[in-house]
Amino acid sequence: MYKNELKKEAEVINSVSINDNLREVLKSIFVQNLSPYDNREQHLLFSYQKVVSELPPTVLSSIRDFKCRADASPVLLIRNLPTDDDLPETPHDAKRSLRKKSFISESCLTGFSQLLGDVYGYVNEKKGELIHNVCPVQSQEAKNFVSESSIKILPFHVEYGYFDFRPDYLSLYCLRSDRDQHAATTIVYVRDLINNLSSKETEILRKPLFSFPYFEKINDEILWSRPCPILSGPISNADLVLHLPEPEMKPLTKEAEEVFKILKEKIVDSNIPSYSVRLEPGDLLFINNRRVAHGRSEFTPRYDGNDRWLQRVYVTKNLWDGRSEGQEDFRIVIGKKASDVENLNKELELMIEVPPK
Ligand SMILES: O=C(O)CCC(=O)C(=O)O
Ligand SMILES: [Fe+2]
Repeated sequence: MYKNELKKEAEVINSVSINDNLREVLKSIFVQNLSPYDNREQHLLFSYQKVVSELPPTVLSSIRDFKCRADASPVLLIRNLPTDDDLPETPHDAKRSLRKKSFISESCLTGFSQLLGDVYGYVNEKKGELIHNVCPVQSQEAKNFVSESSIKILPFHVEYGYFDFRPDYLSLYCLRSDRDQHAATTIVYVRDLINNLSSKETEILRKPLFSFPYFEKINDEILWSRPCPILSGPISNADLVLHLPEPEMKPLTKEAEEVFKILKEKIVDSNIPSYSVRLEPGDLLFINNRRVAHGRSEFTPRYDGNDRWLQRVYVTKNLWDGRSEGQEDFRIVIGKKASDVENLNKELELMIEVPPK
């Protein structure tokens, strides 16, 4: 699945490298930043302000292009960022490490990510934390769809595809890579999917004939979303929603089932190129969550405190659209499931059906 990855990496994964001098400048600034866990807004303001004032126009312009140009690569890798000295052990439970006393990784992650939009979290993802630790957890190692898995491939998915309000981008900062240098973040680009399908197949993927499983179950039963398309928007620059981890998304008609099968076979047989990047400490990867699906290769964790450790944030271009009744924190959204909207529609229809007196 990941053959020719170096060649492929060059084609789609655009990268910029921070020079050593700037890396040290950023480090000396960010070591002074307050904790994002105790002083969130001050931390965010400081990291944002310093990134804007310190970065050269060349790097800022690559990030701006990544953000708004449809012809730019949908993935951007920023290398050679500063790392924290005295990094504590990789958290064994993927929770925040209380032993981490400096916030250089968090400052890089939040500072650069705010050039794309607003960083935010979900009430029900990692208990509403803004900064997620992505590291292997022993009890989760063989699970199908958790970022804490390791010994099994994490198949292609988009982040929160089943919510009406999903991240426009996700950012991954690498604090520690796995010892074998095996773990790779994988990417499949919507344009490559479309280029490898017939126009008839593409048209079927544009119809609302697919349902998504929600992350949480209700009474042990999978809750399915209302029917959605896999592709939407102009075909030359389409939006993608894909979910291949088990339980994978479900085609709702015979023709949808056939095309979904073809799509999956093409991805697995590598007819549709997939790209991979092995993140190293000090690397920050921006992923456009509308133009690509992502996943991860398998790798072998050791649970000795030196395992792979990423930090992740979600970014939206429009935090306003995420608001909902009962939300307590403007940055931590509730995440409305697509099925809630369907129920609401039903209620409205009922109201309309009541004959006027
Ligand atoms: O571990 C990785 O490289 C990516 C995992 C993932 O899908 C995520 O963090 O959203
Ligand atoms: Fe993911």
